[in-house]
This record gives sequence, structure tokens and C-alpha cells, in this order.
Amino acid sequence: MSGKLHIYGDNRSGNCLKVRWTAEHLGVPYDWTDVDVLSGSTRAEEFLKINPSGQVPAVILPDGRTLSQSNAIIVYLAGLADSSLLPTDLYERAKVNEWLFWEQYSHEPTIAVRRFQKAFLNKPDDEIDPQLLAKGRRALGQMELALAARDYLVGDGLTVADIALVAYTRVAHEGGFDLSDFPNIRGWIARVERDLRIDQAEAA
Ligand SMILES: N[C@@H](CCC(=O)N[C@@H](CS)C(=O)NCC(=O)O)C(=O)O
Repeated sequence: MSGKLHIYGDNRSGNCLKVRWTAEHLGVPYDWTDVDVLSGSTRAEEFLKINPSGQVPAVILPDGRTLSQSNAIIVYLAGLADSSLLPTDLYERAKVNEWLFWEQYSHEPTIAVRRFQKAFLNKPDDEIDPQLLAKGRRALGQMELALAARDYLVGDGLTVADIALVAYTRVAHEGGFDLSDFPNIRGWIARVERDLRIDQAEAA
């Protein structure tokens, strides 16, 4: 136990990058252990003690307690730091949660899953569930509409909702989603990447 936050993750995974970006934005020192999601390492006995679900990201907090689920981790880190990444206004905080739940139910299971099948499993399009493209585009349409009237998903500045949603939206093209039809989303991605100091060329 180093007394530091310890993140277990794979740098190709948007869910893991959410946690790394949040820690870096907040200036929280951390150690990082690479867990290759393609090699079965998430099923190793030692890792299952940290996250019985066998998935990354997972963290060990400085006091030794464990936490998993990307959005739960970033909310915890932002709350601990008392950061504007988590609004204090209860309605705005509920809107952040609305986006976080939506991300896990309607966005990540379509956009991230299609990206994984295409870019990591190299599946040809005709072997991928066609519903993923339609549902992913519908999710992008919803974001495009929301971002027509605002620069960030909630309130006037960056929140954990933007961090959670940008993770897979910025690499949606790798899943076959053409962002040229979504100018508001493209502007928002550039803003969030700038705020988080994400290198455009960074592996995602
Ligand atoms: N809902 C979880 C999803 C985590 C997840 O799907 N992790 C993937 C990598 S992105 C993983 O660990 N896959 C390996 C496995 O399931 O064995 C979260 O947000 O943290």
C-alpha cells in the first residue's frame, strides 16, 4: 500500500481513461498498473480480489478500500476534492447523474461496444449487430441536440458528465460512427480535450 491512489486500467479503454483524466485534472497523485483486457488478466485471482466483476477500471484508495465502475470512481474523486467537476447545486448534480446513467445504458453499450468489436476484435461489419450503429447514432443525435444550446453538458463548465461522455465519443469514428454530421459534438470534444489537456494523438 503506497498511500497513493492506485488505478488498475488499460489505456485503450475509455472507461479507464475517464479515471486517469479525472485524477490528473484534480491533481490527485496516483500509481497506475496496466491490466490488458485482451489477455484475460482481469480474470486473474489477484485482480478479482480488487474487483470481483473482473473489469477495469478498478482502484485501491489510499486507505486500502477498493472501488470499481468508472463513473462511481470519478464522482468519488471529484467529491473528495470538492471540485466544480461535481456541482453543488442539487438539480445540476442530478443532471450530471442523468448523463452518467445514460452513458452507461445508452451510449457506452453501443458506441464503445461497436468500437471494441471493429477496432480490437477486427470483426467485419456484417458480423456486428446492426442495431449498434443505429442505437449509437441515436445517442449521438441526443448529445448533438443537447449541445446546440450549451458549451458543456451541465451548467457552464466542465463536469464529470463531460469526462464520462467524451471518453468514447472522441473515438467514435473507430467504431464506424461518422462525426461530420455532428458539429456541436465536435466543438464540445475540442473544448473538453483542451480543458483536460488531452493530447489529440493520445492512444484512446
Ligand atoms: N461499467 C463498467 C464497465 C467496465 C468495462 O466494461 N471494462 C472493460 C474494459 S472497457 C473490461 O474490463 N473488460 C474486460 C473483461 O470484461 O474481462 C465501468 O464503467 O467501469
